[in-house]
Amino acid sequence: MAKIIGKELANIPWQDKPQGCKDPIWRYSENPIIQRDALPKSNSIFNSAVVPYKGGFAGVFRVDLTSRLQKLVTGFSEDGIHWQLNNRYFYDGYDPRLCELDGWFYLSFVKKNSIPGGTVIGIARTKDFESFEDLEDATLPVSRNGVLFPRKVNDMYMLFSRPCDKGHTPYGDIYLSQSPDLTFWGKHHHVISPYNTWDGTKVGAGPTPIETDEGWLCFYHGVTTSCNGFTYSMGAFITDIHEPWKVLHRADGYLLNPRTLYECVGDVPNVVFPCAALTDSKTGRIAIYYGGADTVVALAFCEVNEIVAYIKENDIMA
Ligand code: BMA
Repeated sequence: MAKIIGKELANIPWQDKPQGCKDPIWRYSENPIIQRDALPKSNSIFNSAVVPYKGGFAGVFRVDLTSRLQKLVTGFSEDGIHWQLNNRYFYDGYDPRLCELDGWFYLSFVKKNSIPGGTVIGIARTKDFESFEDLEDATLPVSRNGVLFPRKVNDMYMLFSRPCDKGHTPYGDIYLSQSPDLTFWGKHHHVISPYNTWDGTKVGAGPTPIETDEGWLCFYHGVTTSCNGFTYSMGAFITDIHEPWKVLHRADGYLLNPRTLYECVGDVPNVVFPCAALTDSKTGRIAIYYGGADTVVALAFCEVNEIVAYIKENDIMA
């Protein structure tokens, strides 16, 4: 029985697996949980991050405005499903991830700043989701999908990232970098590359890795290229706890791919893009937040023992 190593979260958003569903991950029946026009000038609200906060939940949300500028906003929720978003844009950037670490909430995101070379991974931290303290950028340009680990490993902070180009990159591998102080990053390691057709174009890290007694459970997005463009799906791998760049198991196929209307139709069709996961160590429940078609926020569920068993039974590393 695989177990989550972490805090209990009695009020994790949850819905039991529908009868007859054979998949290890299932969608929330009321998806999408955030519609594209939830804010006055939002064109779309999607790839977003949430964490438990003060008995409820807080989040940082990607909002593309009607001007199509890409911004981040904060939001709060009592149940993790119904959200009040602030109509105040505090960062230029996109695809945020959140991680509770050392008594802070750390935000990592794709920072669109004036660096001529392109985007970098920005890092900021907050205790109250009101004021954010900027840290040094974690990468050189061009990089996306920066994801911090929720604790130090071997006394080092760990960060996944995905070097890429300035455009709609037609390649991409996940790398891990280490830092003693969240300022100087080094000791870089390759983690995974594209492999099967479903993730054969590029891959990028997803939610904050989940610590389990079988290793770090990592959901990621994988991209395939068809005659109709890119299709983004979600897969998973498990790494060694002490050397998280060493992949122990990796599922051969996707775990969630664009099938519903809100995943197949939107500003960018056929996109499932996971950026956050809540976990309850007591029950093993996992709630995954993902963007649908670059337009809305959706929710899916799985259970740690079942998902770890599934990855091991369908393992390209075996
Ligand atoms: C990636 C990122 C994501 C987006 C995806 C699909 O390159 O920009 O924000 O969801 O493309 O358009």
